[in-house]
Parts: sequence; structure tokens; C-alpha cells
Amino acid sequence: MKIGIVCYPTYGGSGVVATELGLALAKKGNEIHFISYKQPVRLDFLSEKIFFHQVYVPDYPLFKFQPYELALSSKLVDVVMNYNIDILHVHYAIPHAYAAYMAKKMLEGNSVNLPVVTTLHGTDITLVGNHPFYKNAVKFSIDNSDYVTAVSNSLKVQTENIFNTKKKIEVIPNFVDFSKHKLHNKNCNRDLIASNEKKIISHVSNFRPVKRVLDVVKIFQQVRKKIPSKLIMVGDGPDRIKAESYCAKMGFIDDVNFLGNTEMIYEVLCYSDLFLLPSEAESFGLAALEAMMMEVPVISTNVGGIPEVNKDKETGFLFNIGDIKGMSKKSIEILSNENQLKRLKARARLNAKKFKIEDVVEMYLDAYKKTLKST
Ligand code: GMT
Repeated sequence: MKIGIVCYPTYGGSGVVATELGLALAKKGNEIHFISYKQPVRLDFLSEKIFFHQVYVPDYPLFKFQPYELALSSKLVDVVMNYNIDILHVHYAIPHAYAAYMAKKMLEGNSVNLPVVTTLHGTDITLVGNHPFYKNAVKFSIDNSDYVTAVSNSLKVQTENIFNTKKKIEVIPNFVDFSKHKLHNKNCNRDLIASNEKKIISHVSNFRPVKRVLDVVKIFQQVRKKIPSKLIMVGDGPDRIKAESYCAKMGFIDDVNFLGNTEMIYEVLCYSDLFLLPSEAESFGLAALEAMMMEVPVISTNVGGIPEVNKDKETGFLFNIGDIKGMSKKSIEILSNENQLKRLKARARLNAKKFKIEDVVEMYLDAYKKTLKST
């Protein structure tokens, strides 16, 4: 199959899912065409089966806002015509599903049928898409996609409730690649990061307000009073300075490593004992699943799709948003009980196996086949 994949190229769940899915589909013999404004971050190699098409938006002084969706829809038409694309899979509704619809209509004029699969990732629905300025266009794009998937049941239900959509939404969860577990578990240089008696706690996100990174450092502040430990903060974003300043002001910045954006996520998870995800909203929580695959139990909130991934008392523990006291107490309990920690680590990994990339790729291939049949 020749598959076009539209995604955001930056660090963050939806781009990572789209890129890893494309790479896996290419390994199965499909021809994959990534279309984005920059090469996606995890797209670290190009092969005969993988293409990247960059969308340029030229600067023009008349425009206060550069019309990205116009440039994207035009590019989509070119790519579909030049490479005979069979199906287009867009990740994140805004503006990708909208641009895909425009491309589909333009192609109809050339008697070309372009089936469109849209995957909803979360913030495109719950935060941005929900805004009155975008809502009509998002509802329209969902209802006019040929096939729609959401990454969790929670997101499916939220989408139906917020937009009152007519389109059937199928749940295809996010996934992890266990070959990375094997690869990185061998090279776990834990002693480079912390001395042996210290426990390592980690957090990975884009440091947007929704991630509540201040809660992360406040939880750690309590934990370090009882347990010798170190906190590794991976990622970058608007709340990073706030979190760093808090740690400095409270006198424990020495025990916190702010790594910024890095590709070395699996290396960090490899030596982590506990992962914190106290988000205010999370349609799925891919970062938690990646931690679980690397045998790291998760202390998280109980919002959105997180309970579909992190199982309370099995793979970690779930709390209400902002329950810093509860999350700190539980972290201390887990980290001071080696048997409990060992049990949680094993179950975290076991549960992550329900989200193996091989199975999820088959679910997407099935979705493509159904779409092609029905359009
Ligand atoms: O979490 C973010 O802010 C990034 C965002 C994205 O679009 O990349 O993540 C969303 O999609 C991920 C992949 O499907 C999910 O794992 C995240 O839970 C979801 N984030 C939110 O719903 C806040």
C-alpha cells in the first residue's frame, strides 16, 4: 500500500506515534510518505520505502498569519498525484483533517479518490479543538473523514460528547516497541546518573501547563526528605523555568537534572525506579506507557485515558488532579519497599505488552483496508 502520513514533526505524542507507525508500516513492505513542515524527530533514517515531503509556507507581507493548511492541502494534492497514494492517514485533527478534506475535494476534480483516515490524539479535541473559534471546523473535519480513530475510549467518548459527531469512532490505542526495551536495557549506565543508594524518579513531557510539572517537583521535594533520590526531568516547554526556579528557591536543584529535549528517553527510563505523570488532562499518556515498557511503575492522575494504561495498584497508583500529598506518600511507600517495587515493575512491563506495536500496526492496516473497501 502507498500511505501518506500527515503529522506534527515536533517532540510530543502524536508526532512520535505517527512516525513510529510509519516506520513499522514500511518494514512490512508499505511505501510511506510523511508530509509535514519539518522532518519528524524520530524519523532518523530514510529508506527506499520512506519518503519525506516538506510543506513550505512562503512569507508574504500581506499575511499576518501564514496559511499553513492551504500550503498543506496543495502539497497533499501534489504528493497524491505524483506518487499514486492509496490512502492518507492524518494525525491530529487541527488543521490536518481539514486540509485533508480540501485535498480530497481538489482531487475529485481530477477524478482521483483519496480515502482519509483521521486519528484524534487528545489536545486536538479537549483543549484546542474545543475552542469556539475552531469547534465547527473540527466537527466538520471529523464527520467528513472516511474513517476516524481515537487513541483511547475516553477520548472517543469525549469527542462524541463535545462535538456531537455523527461519524463512528474506532479506538486504536497507542503502542510501544519492545525491541527498544531489549536494546536499552543492556546499556543501563545507572551509576553515571546517581550513586547506588539513590532512587531515580523521572518525568517526560512538553512542560505545558496541562502537565503540571510544578506538581512533579513538589512531589519530589517530599520524597527526597525521606528517601535519598534524584529527579530526572526530560523535555522542554513553557513551565520549565517555573519548575527550575522552584527547585532552586527551595534548595534542592542539585538533586534534579533538567535534561531538556532529548532522544535518550529509553536510557533515562532504563535506570528509573518511578515515573510521575500528574497531568490535568491526558487522552492516553504515551509517556506512562513507555515508562511501563521499561519496567517503571507510574504514579499518575486518574484523568482521561490514563486509567486505560496505568492500572491502579497493579502497574502504579492513580490520584485526583493536584493530590500532591497522596502522590508523595505513595511514592515514598513504593520506593521504600523493595518487594512492592519489584512487583510493580514486573506488572508494569506485563501490562505494557497489551500495547505491542505489532498488534496495533495490524489494527491500523485493518482500518486502511476497511476504508479502501468502503470508499
Ligand atoms: O501531551 C501533549 O501535550 C502532546 C499531545 C500531542 O498531540 O502530541 O499528546 C496527546 O497525544 C498523545 C499521543 O496520542 C497522548 O499520549 C497524550 O495523552 C495526548 N495529550 C493530551 O491529551 C494532553
